Amino acid sequence: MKLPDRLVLHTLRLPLVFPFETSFGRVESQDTILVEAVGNGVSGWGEVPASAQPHYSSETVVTAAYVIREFLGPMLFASRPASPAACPAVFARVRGHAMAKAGVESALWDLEARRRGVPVARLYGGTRKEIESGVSLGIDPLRALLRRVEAFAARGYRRIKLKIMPGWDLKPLAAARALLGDFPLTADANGAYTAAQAAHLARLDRFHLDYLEQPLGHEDLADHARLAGKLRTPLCLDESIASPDLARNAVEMKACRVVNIKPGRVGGPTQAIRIHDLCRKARIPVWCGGLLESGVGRLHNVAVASLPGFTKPGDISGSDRYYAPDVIDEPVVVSARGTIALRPEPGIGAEVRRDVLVRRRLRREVVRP
Ligand code: OSB
Ligand code: MG
Repeated sequence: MKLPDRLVLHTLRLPLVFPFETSFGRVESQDTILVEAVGNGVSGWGEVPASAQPHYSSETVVTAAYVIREFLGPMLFASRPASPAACPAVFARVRGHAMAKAGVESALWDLEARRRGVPVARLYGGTRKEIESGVSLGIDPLRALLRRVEAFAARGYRRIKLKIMPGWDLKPLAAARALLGDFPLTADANGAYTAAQAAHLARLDRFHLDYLEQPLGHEDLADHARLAGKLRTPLCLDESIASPDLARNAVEMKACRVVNIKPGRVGGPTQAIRIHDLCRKARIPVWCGGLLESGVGRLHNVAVASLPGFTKPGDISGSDRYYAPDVIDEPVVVSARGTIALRPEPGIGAEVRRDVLVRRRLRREVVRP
């Protein structure tokens, strides 16, 4: 692999089509960084799916731009990586900052794929022609939420996930279940409960959720293992799985029966693929989550989700669920059968719209050798 001549960091603020509320707050726009890796006039694109606030993870777009400019960029330009797959090793001396690493690595994969004239999914080892799409719905007044549940199910989405928190769980789940019949339904607490609430969480068993995502805190692996023994509903971990080592430990401890893989959370596509591989060996189904990515990160996620172990519908929805317009020229579209087709074009299979980039940009900085 040939190194890029420079990295350009485009920090954007993208207004959401409708506000998104989770157990840690409500957002009306999403900050993100598009990483442009430029080599011989070709641009490869990656995304740092951080936000303005360090709520879901400790990173923000400001910390990520700092870490890329001061550390990851210089480390990359000082290295001779054979492939973008070497990024986790090149960046190993920087602890944490998974989203910053993911943004740089994914830009390099897109650049490499474009140079070779192949889809990025081919380089990731993807085997599927299409992936199954699910949608994650935030906390909202019940009537508005149920209208959305109905609308997304009617549009073909294969699974619906509701955000829950203490005081907002039994009621929305009962209503959604009544509306949906036996349609696949899941719930995500983003760590809002404690181990002391196990008896309450066992009451969710009646809704026959496909799984319950991250009920307890992100550091509470042993608590999740104990909780798993008290529930019929399988547990899925998201925030807790910050690396392949944590995935291995969680699986070994039986802290979860399902894993949500987010390339942005685990440090990039290579780490995501390692977690996919180890879960597949352990017969743990995985699915691809998201962090409100724009089209750039969304298309990388689609490519990662085309690997064979991604056997459950994930959170990869169409561009129109979050953004109008998206920053890519061909938005991600979910078919009437609830699927997203892999793209045959080189790289991620779309171009970034410079008009949207300029209109939504907060900052632009260039990182050179
Ligand atoms: O926990 O999966 C999560 C969005 C932001 C932060 C955390 C989460 C989410 C989602 C939506 O659930 C995922 C998406 O549609 O991109
Ligand atoms: Mg989650």
